[in-house]
Amino acid sequence: MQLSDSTPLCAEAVAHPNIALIKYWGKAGDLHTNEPAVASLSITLDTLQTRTRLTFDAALESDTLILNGQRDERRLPRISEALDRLRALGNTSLRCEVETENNFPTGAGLASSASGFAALVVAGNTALGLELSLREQSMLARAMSGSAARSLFGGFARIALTEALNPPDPTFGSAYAQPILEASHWPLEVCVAVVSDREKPVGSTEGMELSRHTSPYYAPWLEGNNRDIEDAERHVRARDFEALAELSEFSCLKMHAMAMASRPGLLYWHGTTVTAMHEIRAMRAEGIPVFFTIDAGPQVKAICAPGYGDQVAARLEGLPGVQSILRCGLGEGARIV
Ligand code: 2P0
Repeated sequence: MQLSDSTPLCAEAVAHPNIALIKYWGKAGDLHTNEPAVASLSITLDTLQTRTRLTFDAALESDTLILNGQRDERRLPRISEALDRLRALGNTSLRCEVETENNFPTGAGLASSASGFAALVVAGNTALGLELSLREQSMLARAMSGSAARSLFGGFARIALTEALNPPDPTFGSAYAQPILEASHWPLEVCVAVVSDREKPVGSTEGMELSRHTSPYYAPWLEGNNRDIEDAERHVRARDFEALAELSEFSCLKMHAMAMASRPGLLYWHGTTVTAMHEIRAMRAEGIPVFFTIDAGPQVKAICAPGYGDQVAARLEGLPGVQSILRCGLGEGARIV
């Protein structure tokens, strides 16, 4: 692919974070290919979003990153590496200005890397005129950040390893996400109890590698994954809330138990995280259809059946230590704006 006079060189995209109900934690192979060792299934959110504008320009001497209006040198190397993947496909060495805004805390276990890299790929695809298929964009996003592959799609999406390319594509690798069902199939509501907006102490990539190499529970974690993913997809298709609640909490707790048993142990929870988990279980025992899930950070995501968000938000808001509640429904995939 060569750039032409009609290549826009500039594009803006929006993408939303996603929350995995069957969790991804662990890599297969080397870090450069970033292939997941487990399949995962997620919901894409609506109100939280990353908006990213890319401008490739011959006048730039180096890449620049402006995150929420401030130049960000710390995150720049990882962004430049992602831009290199786009530049290789566009056969160009043009440097790029990346202006990106998150309307939620960055790097705090709210999947900002999922929405961030999904938006970067979609904007880059248009800016450099790459004409990649959605599957190729998903694979490219996966190489940048595993969970970003899923944010290409709205509603319910999954990365199924049984469908990964074998042998791997020399450019894109193996694993990609696919949409399962649209948001309208089952418009679940999500209340995110924000416990801390500080950045997590150990990033996901580092944490996953630590678990892979040191956790005694890593092998059983991998073993149970196929069954979890098949069961979860069945429960989603059947809109079986109770079964999905039990299975998602199982996947979340299993991931954290395995991560906690790494050396040194990964402890993403705060006291308030546990308080919120108990409150969610108490609500479910009272008949309110809600379950929890937690990622690589202390925030608690309460997933509610349609119509129950207000009630759940009010209960979580009143807990000591909960800073705020972010309300979301299920949203669309990444797109040019
Ligand atoms: C997930 N997480 O499935 C899991 C659950 C966190 C806990 O995907 O190393 O930031 O960039 O591929 O995508 C976070 O992982 O990791 C994540 P990298 P990413 O949502």
